[in-house]
Amino acid sequence: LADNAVECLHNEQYDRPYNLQNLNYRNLLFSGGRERESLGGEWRFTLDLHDTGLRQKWFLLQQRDAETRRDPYDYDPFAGQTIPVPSCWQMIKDKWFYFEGSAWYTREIDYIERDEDERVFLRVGAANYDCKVFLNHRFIGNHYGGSTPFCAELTPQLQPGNNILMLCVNNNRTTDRLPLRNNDWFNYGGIYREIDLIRTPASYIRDLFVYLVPDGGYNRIAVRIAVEGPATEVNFTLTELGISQSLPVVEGVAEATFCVQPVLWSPEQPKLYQVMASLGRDWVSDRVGFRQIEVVGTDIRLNGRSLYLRGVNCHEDDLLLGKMASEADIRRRFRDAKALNCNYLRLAHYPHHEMAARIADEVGLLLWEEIPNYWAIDFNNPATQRDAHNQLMELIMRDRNRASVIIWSVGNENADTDERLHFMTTLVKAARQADPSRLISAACLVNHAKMKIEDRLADHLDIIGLNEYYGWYEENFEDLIALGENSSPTKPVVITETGAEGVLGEHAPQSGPFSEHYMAEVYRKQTAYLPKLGYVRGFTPWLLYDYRSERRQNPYQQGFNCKGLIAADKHTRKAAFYILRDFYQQLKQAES
Ligand code: GCB
Repeated sequence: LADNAVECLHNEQYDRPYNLQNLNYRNLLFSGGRERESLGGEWRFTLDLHDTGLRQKWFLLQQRDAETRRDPYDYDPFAGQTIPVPSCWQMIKDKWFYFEGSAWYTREIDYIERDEDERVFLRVGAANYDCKVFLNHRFIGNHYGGSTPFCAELTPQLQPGNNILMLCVNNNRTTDRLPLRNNDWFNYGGIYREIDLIRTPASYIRDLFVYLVPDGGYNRIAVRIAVEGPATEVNFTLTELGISQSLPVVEGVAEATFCVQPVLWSPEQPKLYQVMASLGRDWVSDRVGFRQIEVVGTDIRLNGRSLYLRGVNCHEDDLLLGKMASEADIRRRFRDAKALNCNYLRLAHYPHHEMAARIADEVGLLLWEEIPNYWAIDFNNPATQRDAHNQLMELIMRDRNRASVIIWSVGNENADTDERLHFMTTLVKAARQADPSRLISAACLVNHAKMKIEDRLADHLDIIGLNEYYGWYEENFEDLIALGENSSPTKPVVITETGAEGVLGEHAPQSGPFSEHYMAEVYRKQTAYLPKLGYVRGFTPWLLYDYRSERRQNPYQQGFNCKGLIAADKHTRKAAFYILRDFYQQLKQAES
């Protein structure tokens, strides 16, 4: 075992065993254009509610023949049931529906070396939340964060021929991490995004960041390439704009700016350019759009033009797939958003599948992306802070070449306390440092005591996100008018959430709260009043589809949050859908 593993495996605090996060944003490998060998398919699968596998060190076990073995064993991670990867275990067997705990995934890898100096990395698209990786009976590392990718280098432990890979995934909700124990979406578990092997030479490109310099000139492209291993030069090409250059590497990084005139990316014209970086035998590529997003007073501007964000919220949730996303599902979501006349979506409340931003780049939709810094997390805890920072960095590194992503959100509905202010401003600074080409926001709360849009964090943000539920949780809709009149923010406000439950079906009420009619009324009032507030420059009601949520258990909801404009079947539109669609149609017409 590696030294750090010994320390972790003998950790006596079994409530947080292996409390180590050595697989983090620092070793995330840029994967655009790289050949990936999929490890998807059936894996051996063993539930392990009591973390017996960690105590008994199952990763040290050798595969045994069930017919001949005589020992009184209770578990065998090499035998028995299998599970498809990727998937959420809840969706595979009814009896796993509410399972929260550890589960072991085991499979063999047949490794044939291609090049003598090659390095091999495991890339996991996402595993909810805590994932420990073991190869050939050795602990490789631990990643925390349920919605961002991570990489683990396997080279030193990999052997020609047969190898045993084991992943222990734990979906326990904890108090010291993101998200916290209590939230409003379903706690899916498992390796639910793609898992691959990636090979590189000894020296390789670790990261590639390409963006339009946000100086208002629209004619400078910045490139930053990070490399691993000894290298003095790296090549960058953007053929369509006539760039092909070798760049010097200083302390592992090559940086340059190029004066060019790109066609700017916008929802109306989502122009993408092919870029490529190479270092010896290693190369990566990407399709990148160039655009500028900025805030001027209370205005949001895309490529210098004033913009109203006509949006909608969505979760990753599906009746059959759970939190696992498919391309068809993402494309349907975007088609439904376009049917609403949206130019924008808020991907709440955690990083969605990386395909989402790629498809948004291609079809011309703007995105808000967020980390699960949700409600009252443990702001004073350094482990929580590290976790938030790491998830934010992993998200930014994954998606910062996506023109569609215009806003990084550092959180949702966190009460305005001193601890939270410190915690979140640290995240804001980190996001700005990692990426100068986007706006930073957070979904804030109304200051009910002062009936005002007021939050100390707003001083640090570019856009003030505001969740207000006037007409639903705040039953008196007129209070929204008082709030609007009493507030004069100097930055743009985007209504990040509002809405009401609207239940469909035989048992649905015909009137009053939870009826489709009541929900429509809330939309009617909200869309009639908000355009009167000049500083409100965007709107994302809660939300596109009804979705599973354990905390919604009244007789109408039965395990679902029913604030969707479309039912959980992703087909049946509610009356409010048409109200929002017509509202956005009017805004669109007024703009053109
Ligand atoms: C909120 C939360 C969101 C909930 C929503 C609701 O304010 O941000 O996660 O699902 O309200 O339906 O109550």
